[in-house]
Amino acid sequence: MTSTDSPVASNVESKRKVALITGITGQDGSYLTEFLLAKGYIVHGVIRRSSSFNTAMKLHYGDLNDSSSLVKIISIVKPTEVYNLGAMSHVKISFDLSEYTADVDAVGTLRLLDAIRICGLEKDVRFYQASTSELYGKVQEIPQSETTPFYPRSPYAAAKLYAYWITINYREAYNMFAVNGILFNHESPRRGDNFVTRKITRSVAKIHLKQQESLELGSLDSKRDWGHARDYIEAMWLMLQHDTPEDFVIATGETHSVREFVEAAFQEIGIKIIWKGEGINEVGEEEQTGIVRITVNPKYFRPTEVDLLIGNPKKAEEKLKWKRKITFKELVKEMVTADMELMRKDPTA
Ligand code: NDP
Ligand code: GDR
Repeated sequence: MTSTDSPVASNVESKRKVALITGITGQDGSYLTEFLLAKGYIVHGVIRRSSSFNTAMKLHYGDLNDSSSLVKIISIVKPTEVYNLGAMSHVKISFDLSEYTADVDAVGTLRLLDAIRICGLEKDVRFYQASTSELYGKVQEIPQSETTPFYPRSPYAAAKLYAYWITINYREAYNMFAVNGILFNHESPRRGDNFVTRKITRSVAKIHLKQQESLELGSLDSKRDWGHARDYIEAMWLMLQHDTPEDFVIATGETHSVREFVEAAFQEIGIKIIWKGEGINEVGEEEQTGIVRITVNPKYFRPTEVDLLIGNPKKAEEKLKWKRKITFKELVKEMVTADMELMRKDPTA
């Protein structure tokens, strides 16, 4: 790992593009890093603690809560592209950590934009803000596009709404190349294990290997537009290569319920789930033996839920020539297969 103490090669000398990524240790940060390194970028990341990460990138201790760390990092790195992926990103947890979420996700974005300005780099940097389909919240329109009104339904979404607008405000006020990618849910084997897709695929793997017998979930009827993170990070990059700074929805245009995700994941191990009961009495069982039990536990419900998300990626398809490549079925298969391998190697994982 290279820390801020190490000399950083002059970007002017090297003529290479230099990316700075907050949230580099997260799902998207890891895929984006690999993608940019393969394109010849020099990649720098902000980390909050020690990490045994890929040494091809340069890591700096910093925090979106801490302005001076951001100013210091930007002044040293002199990035040409900044990807602000850092966030308290769990919607349910944001109800418990509401003030903290606002500080990191909303004010953190402001701190980063200001750090770029304080360093006098606002004309040189292209800035990507990780906006989210959670902004749409309570359904106003189907499918959701760049012009659909927002209606946030969690402290996380409300914080991200501030970040969305401050990004636009800095673009208009200071002529910055600053854009919002309004990304719908995207998953992968690297997804955090307290998000529903990964929780399901981990459980499917453990149930298959007889390390676990049942699975508890919250709302089975929530519908999400689930894509693959690998496809979505390419869209982030494309937005920063576009001639003009604009905001884009990135989605598949398909929606599936949590229940359908469960069925698809169990199908990968040859199990057909039959649903019985309703609401909190709902139970899923293995068709033949009834051995696998999936139950609803209200502890996973959110005080306010987002029932239906389905995005319209037409603008990105037309202007960025972006198209998702990985289907829902392929995504589920890849996640179940990866978790199976992981659990075989280490049943305690
Ligand atoms: P993850 O939860 O996997 O990663 C979040 C990252 O943010 C981690 O690297 C984490 O670091 C970092 N982070 C958390 N708090 C701070 C802080 N105070 N200062 C600096 N960094 C911090 O998220 P994803 O990769 O899934 O998502 C990336 C971004 O995109 C997030 O902003 C998320 O809200 C947004 N988004 C995600 C979508 C998705 O479906 N995945 C859809 C739409 C938007 P650490 O390892 O130290 O905890
Ligand atoms: P989401 O993702 O809230 O859409 O936010 P999550 O996977 O947490 O929830 C999706 C839906 O599944 C329901 N659900 C459960 N969720 C979790 N986590 N655990 C469960 O046991 C469970 N059972 C049912 C939820 O209620 C919800 O309806 C993700 C994050 O990555 C955000 O950062 C990002 O902005 C949005 O996607 C787009």
